[in-house]
Amino acid sequence: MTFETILFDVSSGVATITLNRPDKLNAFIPAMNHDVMAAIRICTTDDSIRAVILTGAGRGFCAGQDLGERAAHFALGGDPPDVGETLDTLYNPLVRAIRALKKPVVVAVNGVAAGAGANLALNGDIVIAARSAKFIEAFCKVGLIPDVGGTWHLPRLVGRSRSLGMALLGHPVSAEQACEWGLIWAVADDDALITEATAIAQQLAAGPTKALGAMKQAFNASESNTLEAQLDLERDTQRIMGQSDDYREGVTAFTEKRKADFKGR
Ligand code: LHQ
Repeated sequence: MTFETILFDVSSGVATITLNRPDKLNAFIPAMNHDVMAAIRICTTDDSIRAVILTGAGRGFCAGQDLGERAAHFALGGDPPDVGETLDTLYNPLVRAIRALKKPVVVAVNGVAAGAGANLALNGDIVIAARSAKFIEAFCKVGLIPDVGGTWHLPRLVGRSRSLGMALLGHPVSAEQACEWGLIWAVADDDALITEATAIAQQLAAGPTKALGAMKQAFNASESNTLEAQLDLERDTQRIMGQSDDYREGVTAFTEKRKADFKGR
């Protein structure tokens, strides 16, 4: 399948989605929302895909919403757009789809991630950033609040003071600072980013996919569950995982002192 605004490639069980408007630092136009959504749909339904990488082409990861489109609209004297509807129809479905995808998503932040682009990245399950990348909660510069899950992820990842500082001031946070704070998983040298992200994704793609997907769901549920509810969920999920081919293979491989050959079943 070919797309207008992204590149989509599948290799060795890993699908790579590359935002591809490099001259605009991969800022989102509606076609890009639709393309990413379509790619995630493929990742959801194609059993041969067992891990996903999301990254950007060129020197930026994603500069958020395309402000050129909005500026043109205002310049023509247009009424204020319904940004809520934009979120409802174009961005929130993406957040939900990434969270619900029962396969791990590795986000390789290759350069600046600003506004909706920064918060899109934080929806990843493993976020690894190039040393030169930075995260900018740029919303305060355009009179909006952090969206695309930002007000939910940021305080959970780095606490109230750091997240409010990022949102209120809009200062760039370097990849190293983001990693030190726990906003992201790791930092890689710029020229090693894709190699390292691919190695992580390949490890995940060779893993017990059912269990990895169930882990995501369990961690999602834990955000609002009590310990009691979570213990029940762990019991119920483990009961299902215990029936999987991959559990049998993992246990057998351990006793046979060999590497497990998981099939994702
Ligand atoms: C851009 C953009 C951009 C268009 C760089 N649009 N062209 C809102 C509405 C609806 C729902 C969803 O959520 C949102 C939330 C948002 O995302 S609001 C926040 C939108 N993003 C921003 O405010 C960030 C705007 N960009 C910047 O502040 C800078 O470009 C950063 C700090 C990201 C990078 O700075 P530089 O490295 O100095 O690059 P640059 O500014 O020179 O940009 C390179 C090109 O990319 C340039 O184009 P040009 O034709 O002049 O070479 C920029 O105009 C274009 N670009 N961001 N969001």
